[in-house]
Amino acid sequence: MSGAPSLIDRIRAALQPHGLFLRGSLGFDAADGPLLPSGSAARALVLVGNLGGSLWPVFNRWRAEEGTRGAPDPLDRWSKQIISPVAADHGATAFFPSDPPWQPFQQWAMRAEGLKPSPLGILIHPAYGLWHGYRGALAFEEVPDGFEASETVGHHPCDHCAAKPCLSTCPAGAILPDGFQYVACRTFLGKRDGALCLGGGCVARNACPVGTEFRYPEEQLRFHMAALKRL
Ligand code: B12
Repeated sequence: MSGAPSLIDRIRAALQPHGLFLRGSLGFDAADGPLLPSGSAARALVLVGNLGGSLWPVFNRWRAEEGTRGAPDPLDRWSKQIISPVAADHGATAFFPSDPPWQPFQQWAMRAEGLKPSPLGILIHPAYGLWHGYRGALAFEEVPDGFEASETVGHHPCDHCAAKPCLSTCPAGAILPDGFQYVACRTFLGKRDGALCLGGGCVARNACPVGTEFRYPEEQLRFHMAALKRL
């Protein structure tokens, strides 16, 4: 049946010019969803994020035009500036990954997209590898028109990766079999040799053979490493 675009299609169209994509959708049973300002728990949610460097040109232009250089957390502020009005226009409540209390974005993504964590802790995507992220979520009190829980991907690339270069390349020794050692990483970034990661991006993340064509542009790699160092 043809006709007016669904709410979900309209949200998708509103985000796309900003290099943001609907990353998957999920429904919640009674009280499992995040709490909305109305006091009810959300019954449905769509995740919004970047695929490869999709947001970088738009965000970078905004940074230059707004003269925000130096002000803290520009990517978080940009994400809110784009996503909040889209949520308001479509009867949704926006949630953001860095806002406390932290919402379980990775658990949502695992359910919505069927992704699993890589040894780095970041979820790996079969096509985009480690080169994707979440910039927000739109949560609904009622399941919206045109809403379907998304299809999940079938396989986990790390299961088929014998070499696992992510585990052996970190110059800080911060990637251990039991997870990412944040303190070791940050300490290394503060030393002279840390320039390697600050200048070219996380060496372990760069070593992943999956989705290399979606690796973030150099400037974006440096932006994320500088943010990690500042935390
Ligand atoms: C706190 C945090 C960190 C802390 C982790 C401290 C710790 N040990 O928990 C620090 C500052 C170290 C960190 C680093 C990074 N992070 Co971080 N982080 C978060 C944040 C804000 C909260 C995590 C959390 O506790 N959530 C609350 C619980 C309830 O949610 P959950 O889904 O159930 O939690 C899962 C995570 O906690 C995960 N987890 C546990 N330990 C760690 C450690 C790391 C490094 C990661 C990535 C995940 C992770 O396991 C849980 C179960 O699945 C999330 C955003 C969010 N709201 O989830 C981003 C998030 C997990 N981070 C993300 C990213 C990309 C990074 C960095 C790569 C950023 C960078 N600048 O380079 C680095 C990782 C560096 C590396 N080499 O791997 C992304 C992951 C996207 C993806 N593809 O999966 C998220 C989702 C933010 C986003 N905007 O997309 N992060």
